[in-house]
Amino acid sequence: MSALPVDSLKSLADLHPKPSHLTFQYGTAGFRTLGSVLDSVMFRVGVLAGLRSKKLDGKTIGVMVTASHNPEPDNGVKLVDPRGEMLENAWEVHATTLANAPTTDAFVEALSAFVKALKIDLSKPARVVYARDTRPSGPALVSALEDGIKAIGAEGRDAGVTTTPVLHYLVRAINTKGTPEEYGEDSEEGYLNKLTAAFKKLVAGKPASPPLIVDCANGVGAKIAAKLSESLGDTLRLIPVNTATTTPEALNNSCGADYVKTSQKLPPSLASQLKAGQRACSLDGDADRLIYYYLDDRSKFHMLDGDKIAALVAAFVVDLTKAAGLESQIKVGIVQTAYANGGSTKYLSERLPVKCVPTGVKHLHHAAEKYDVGVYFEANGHGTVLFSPESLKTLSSHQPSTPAQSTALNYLVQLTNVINQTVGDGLSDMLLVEVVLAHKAYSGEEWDSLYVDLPNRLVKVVVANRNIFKTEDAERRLVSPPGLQTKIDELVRRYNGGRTFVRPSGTEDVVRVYAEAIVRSQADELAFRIAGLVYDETGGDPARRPV
Ligand code: G16
Repeated sequence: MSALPVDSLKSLADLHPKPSHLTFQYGTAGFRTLGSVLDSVMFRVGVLAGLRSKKLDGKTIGVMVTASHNPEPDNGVKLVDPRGEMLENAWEVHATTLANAPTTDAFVEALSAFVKALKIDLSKPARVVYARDTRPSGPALVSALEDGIKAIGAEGRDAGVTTTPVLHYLVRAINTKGTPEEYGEDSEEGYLNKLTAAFKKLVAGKPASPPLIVDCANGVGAKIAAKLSESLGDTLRLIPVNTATTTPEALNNSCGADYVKTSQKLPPSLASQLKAGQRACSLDGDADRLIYYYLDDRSKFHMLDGDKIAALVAAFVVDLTKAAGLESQIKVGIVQTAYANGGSTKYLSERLPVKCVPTGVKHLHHAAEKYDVGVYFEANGHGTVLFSPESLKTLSSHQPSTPAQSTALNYLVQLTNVINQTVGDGLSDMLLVEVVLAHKAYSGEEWDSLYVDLPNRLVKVVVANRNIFKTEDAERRLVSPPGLQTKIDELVRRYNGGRTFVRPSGTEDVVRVYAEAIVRSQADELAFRIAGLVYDETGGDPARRPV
């Protein structure tokens, strides 16, 4: 057990002082706020990543610098655990504590206490791999992160500008190298090769699908989509749009998955390009979300969100397990959040086990791990499919008894390769959707007709203090502020098929209100009335009251 390198820590920490007026919190997707105030957080996350690696015997820890769907001035940082999954819950609390130590001395003191309490052996090696998205604040923040990595004596590997899912992939690929669970070659090329090779095998012999428009949200997804497009060649023609990664303020602005999902509209930039019946999809700022859509013959917009992706993909996996003769050994389950459309929950729960968990990929991921095959998608398009280690073993040892079983088995095996099982991945999910559409010979319209979405509305409310909002029952009910849920219940009762919930965002300084009802006008009215109620009950600037 060597000691903390106090001198190097102090001298480097002094270069990254904490702003005295701010309190930071490791939220739904790590620390996320204005990029201009995150310098000290980045430094401290660098130190923490090194310590996490030491605690896990030198396994490589990932750090992603991104604010994903948020506006361009925001930035953020999250830690990735050795198998490519989100940081363990307990460490989120440690991250928050360390980020808020007011001075260098207090930080080093908190670190010593932390190392002692967690019995971290400082003589162990430490390795950290990090990447960033295209935000202008990224380079300076990465340099603060590198100071932190250096201060704790960890070895850093810069993965450059890439997507969040690539970083998650790299972490698992590095940590499984040379083991029986080897996940793939630990490079962006390795990732692209793995996905492309599996996709090509999965669609071999199927008629080529018409070209697909990919809205890259003017973010880092543009870079990987361009490379993917090249390696897919004619197998699937991609048309990347909104690829202006260096145009100021273009990121996530009137484009991208969050814009489409929240406004339930086509990005204006696609209006002249998208033809009736053509498929298009949107990624978000770091390409970990995916939303599909199409225009019908009357140019009406139809959205195919995370719920629709889950329904499509789950049915396909179930069909394949049946066709492979593995129906009784590999059971499929679904994980959703409160945002899942009532229409989807009804449709899916009539067919498969469905579990509802709080927002945040980490919650969905852990719940999905409990199934043989866990299909998890947030309605916002963030999700993936997990094959349990036992299912993977079953797939590799199963002896098919007919050629049809053998074909289905091979498809299942290739699905495990085309899917990024470390985290939600917009581009990998896009390939997965394209595989299913090709196999089923579905158009967007046929996919859409699996079930009918209930009209719904999502509204953001800026309140004086979102931290007073506390929820229970997978965020479907408020326990604080006291009395507010009773008033919400009274209001929602007046709406036919009404369902609503209120929760504080973990990535933006707002409270979110979701409402659905049988009729569109009622869903909108319910959402805005609840938003007004929330606002009035918790105080705030009358000029910002939701209308
Ligand atoms: C992040 C999380 C998602 C979550 C979303 C919104 O997405 O990874 O799981 O649904 O934030 O969270 P909230 O409603 O708490 O703000 P992303 O794509 O921004 O990383």
